Amino acid sequence: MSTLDDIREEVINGNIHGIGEMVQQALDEGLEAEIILGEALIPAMATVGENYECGDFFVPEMLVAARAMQSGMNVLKPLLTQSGVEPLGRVAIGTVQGDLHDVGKNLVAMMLEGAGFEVKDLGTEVKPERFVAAVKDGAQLIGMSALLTTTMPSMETTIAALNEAGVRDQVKIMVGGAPVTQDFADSIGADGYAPDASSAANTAKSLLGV
Ligand code: B1M
Repeated sequence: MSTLDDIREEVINGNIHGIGEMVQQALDEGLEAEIILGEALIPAMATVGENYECGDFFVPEMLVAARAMQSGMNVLKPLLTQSGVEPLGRVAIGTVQGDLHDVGKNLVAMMLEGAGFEVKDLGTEVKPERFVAAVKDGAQLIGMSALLTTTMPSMETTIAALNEAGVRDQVKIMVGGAPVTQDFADSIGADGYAPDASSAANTAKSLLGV
């Protein structure tokens, strides 16, 4: 088995303590951060989802797998992000109200930082008023993530709150997350949709014209 196979398997097993070292080992072997992310960490979470769907996994297994994934991402973060350059723009990102899935949102935040944006991470279960406050605080782009079909409507509620607060015109809105589609984004009046973390960085650039 290759190191990538080992990492995939141990994320699925929820090996929170070993993943950081394994990811470091893969880097030491010369594998690029993007390969470790795209060929081991992300596919592992897809398998975890399939295992949950077919009843082999339950919520605790999903939770430890997400933590293992996050500890792997922590090792990759310095390599995927850059510092010391003038930011391309100011982004505030969060998982919407009622939703605590944060692995994808964290990845998008990391990619945006890597592309040169200043990113304020509002965390999970972010209420509309916190997004409004972020815009008043200078965010030029709001990123909203939702992983549940039941929390997707929070994106629309947040856009309504931005309108009500009179700040909708000051900000671009990008949405994403597994159940979110371009059609949904259009239907709620978002400015952009990105299916994954790397395209999110490109979408953010084009929305802000940078
Ligand atoms: Co949950 N969960 N979960 N879960 N969970 C899903 C989402 C689910 C699809 C599993 C399944 O049934 N197959 C299902 C949703 C079904 C639906 O709504 N149709 C589900 C469910 C049902 C639930 C609970 C309701 C379970 C329960 O309690 N009975 C519960 C809800 C809790 C809540 O939020 N209120 C729940 C809980 C959890 C855990 C806490 C255990 C854990 C999350 C831990 C954490 O995030 N810290 C968890 C996990 C891990 C998952 C799965 C297995 C993995 C999610 C993940 O991390 N994916 C997930 C199944 C799956 O996705 N296959 C599942 C990896 C990540 C890199 O991908 O997040 O899609 P993703 O992000 C991608 C893109 O979507 C995109 O870029 C990312 C990178 O490419 N993207 C954006 C994401 N946000 C973006 C924003 C953008 C642009 C792109 O712009 C701003």
